[in-house]
Amino acid sequence: MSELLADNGITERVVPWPADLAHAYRAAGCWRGRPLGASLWEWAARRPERVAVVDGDVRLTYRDLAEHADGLATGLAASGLGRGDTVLVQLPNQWEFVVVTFACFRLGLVPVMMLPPHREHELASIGAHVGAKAIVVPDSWKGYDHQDLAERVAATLPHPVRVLVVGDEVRAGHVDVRGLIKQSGDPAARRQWLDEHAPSGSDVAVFLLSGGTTGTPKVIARTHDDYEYNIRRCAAACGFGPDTVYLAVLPAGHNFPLANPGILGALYAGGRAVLLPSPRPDAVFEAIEAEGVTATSAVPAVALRWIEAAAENTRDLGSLQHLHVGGSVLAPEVAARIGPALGCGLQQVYGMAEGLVCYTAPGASDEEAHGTQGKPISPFDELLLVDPDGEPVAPGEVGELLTRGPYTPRGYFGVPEVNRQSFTPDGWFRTGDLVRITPAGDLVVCGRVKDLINRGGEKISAAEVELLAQELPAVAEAAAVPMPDLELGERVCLFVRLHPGHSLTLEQLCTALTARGLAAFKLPERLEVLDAFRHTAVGKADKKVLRELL
Ligand code: OOB
Repeated sequence: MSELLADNGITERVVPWPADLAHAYRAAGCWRGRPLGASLWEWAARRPERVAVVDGDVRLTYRDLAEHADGLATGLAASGLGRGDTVLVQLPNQWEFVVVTFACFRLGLVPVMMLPPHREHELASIGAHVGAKAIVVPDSWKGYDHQDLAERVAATLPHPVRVLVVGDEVRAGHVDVRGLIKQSGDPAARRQWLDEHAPSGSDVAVFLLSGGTTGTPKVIARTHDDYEYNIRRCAAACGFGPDTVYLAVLPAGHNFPLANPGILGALYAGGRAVLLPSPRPDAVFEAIEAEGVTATSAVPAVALRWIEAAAENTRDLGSLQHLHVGGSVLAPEVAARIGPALGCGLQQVYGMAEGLVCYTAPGASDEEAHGTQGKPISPFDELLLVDPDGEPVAPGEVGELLTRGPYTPRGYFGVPEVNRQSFTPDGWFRTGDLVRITPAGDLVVCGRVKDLINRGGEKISAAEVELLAQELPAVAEAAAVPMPDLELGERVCLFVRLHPGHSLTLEQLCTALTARGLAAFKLPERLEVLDAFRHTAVGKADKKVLRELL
């Protein structure tokens, strides 16, 4: 087996916490100095025969999960992948997602959590940014050939990239992930070898993607220490325990279903994670009944679909204790319908891949649960609300939320120039969210100052869409603006100014953006052609005027 390099150079592109704070977080017991792969074996030692992961007919016990992860990790190591190498992971919600994630944790490989709808644009730009050595994809998904996509992406990267495939139709030259998971050999010897070569708690465990406001999504490096703390505190905030059965229906690579408390929180607590690849109400209700699901999470648009479908529901949803709703604004009227329709409690979640997570308490009053986004999960979370000049606002006033803490990293990965804007010199992360804090200490999200579109919880960077649109020969200038929408909250409207003599329809625009590899959920759903744009003092399109036009 090849000797592993120290970290393949990623550490120098990660912004660390200041040494004195890191020391304080360790001393306070936030950071435990253990990699998440070792945690899995700890959990497995406590309850080896209990079911940990359910996907359709597949039921993995804690021991199965740990041994599968070790099998895959050693297979990946034998193929030359090692600590600090990065792997684009693009899998739907299926059991192999969990095994791949833990195999990476065991070996110190860093999974980059892509989403199934991502295409060449996202995979190639992020793959180049992190120097990805491998791509994990399903053979095909929703009729789309992901092996082909992975090959096209690999061809754009300057170094060799292994294509790892989950599925029955693994093409020649690609690696069969299930084959590696089930390889023979002595599990105890594998375990010992991996223990000896384990990453440390301060190493990067996972790369999450930021909702982002830049041309390509930003990458957030979460360490084993900080992510484990995040999982532990979220599990506590949601009362997760050994009886928890968590249903993951949102895309598992998103921080919310992955770790807030999500799949990893359920496993941390000794419970069970049930994976379902779609939030369709009938499938969700069936899974709740069949598996005795106690908690699940949804973005408001999905929660609304479930509420509306509940009238026709014949399944027994009695096991469901709590629904976690977050990712975008939940209207209080919708919040009030959740209990009566689904027979469960509501916990609102305000969180971000960059760190900070807030919950309303499981037993909160209606006023709090329906009208606020709750309190931070850690007493070490620092919050500061500032006005546009960066000055603190008076108590109770609305301001932009800045935050720091033991699981909120101090910068994005490898982009010092972006970091100078997204973080203050003393390390506060500018969330771009406008927030007020109630006298009881609960956050209420009131709006945002960042330039993105929140389409039912999916964040779309305005700049990303604009830059691609401006590559089209017809387009002289483009501005993407959120268009209010009853179902999804917001959709993308693109305003354009065309070059003289050109025309452009919405269909032509979408065809061209799709050809450039943009994920379908980012496509504009309305196009407005203007003769001229109003500009701000710094020469940018004045989006306030455009939003008013809508
Ligand atoms: C979650 O994470 P991201 O990284 O996709 O997006 C973060 C942004 C926040 O900055 C905020 O603008 C918005 O999503 N957001 C909310 C919200 N929760 C998130 N806006 C209003 N109300 C809420 N409850 O979306 C995420 C990560 C972990 C847990 C939950 C959500």
